[in-house]
Amino acid sequence: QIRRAVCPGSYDPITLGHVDVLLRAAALYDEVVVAVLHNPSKSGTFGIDERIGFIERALPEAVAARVRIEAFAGRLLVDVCRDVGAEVVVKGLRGGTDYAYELPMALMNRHLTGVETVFLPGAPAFEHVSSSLVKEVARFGGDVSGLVPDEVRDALAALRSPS
Ligand code: COD
Repeated sequence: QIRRAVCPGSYDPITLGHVDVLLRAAALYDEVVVAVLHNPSKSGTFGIDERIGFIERALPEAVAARVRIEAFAGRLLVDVCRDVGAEVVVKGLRGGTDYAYELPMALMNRHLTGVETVFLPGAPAFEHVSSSLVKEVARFGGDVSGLVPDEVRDALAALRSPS
């Protein structure tokens, strides 16, 4: 039986912290579904197609064959898991604050359908990296090289100074 994991997030935009978690999830499970969850009433910084494109191009070819990227709007994570046939959610943890935020969601999801959440310790090199912090740094002209894929860095720079 195929073991499938869901890696949910906003991915607005994908960071190298996300990439690290996706690659490690792909090493543990047969298939990984990257679920780009978005709120239909909020537009976000990047559009859904753009976010998906950034994720696609951030993954090495060897791994991409076992990774599916799908967008979901206004859905519970547990319903997404059921729809794609995944028995586990994989999430990276950046530290105690992430854990405090993630634990009730993991327990709630298990309560709802029995889906388990597996936490991977985030790579120390990316512990300070989040989409929102990277966006803020880039917005004011800071260098986010090495924290996001180069393409994302350039897209963030273009938001600042549209040509
Ligand atoms: N290192 C390690 N892990 C990281 C890093 C990093 N540097 N950066 C991000 N991550 C991991 C985190 O585990 C995070 O959970 C995940 O990547 C996604 O991060 P984001 O910022 O893209 O996504 P969020 O936090 O905005 O996404 C939250 C969800 C969309 C997953 C959540 O809100 C959700 O499940 N929503 C669906 C609705 C639902 O079911 N609600 C009830 C929940 S009980």
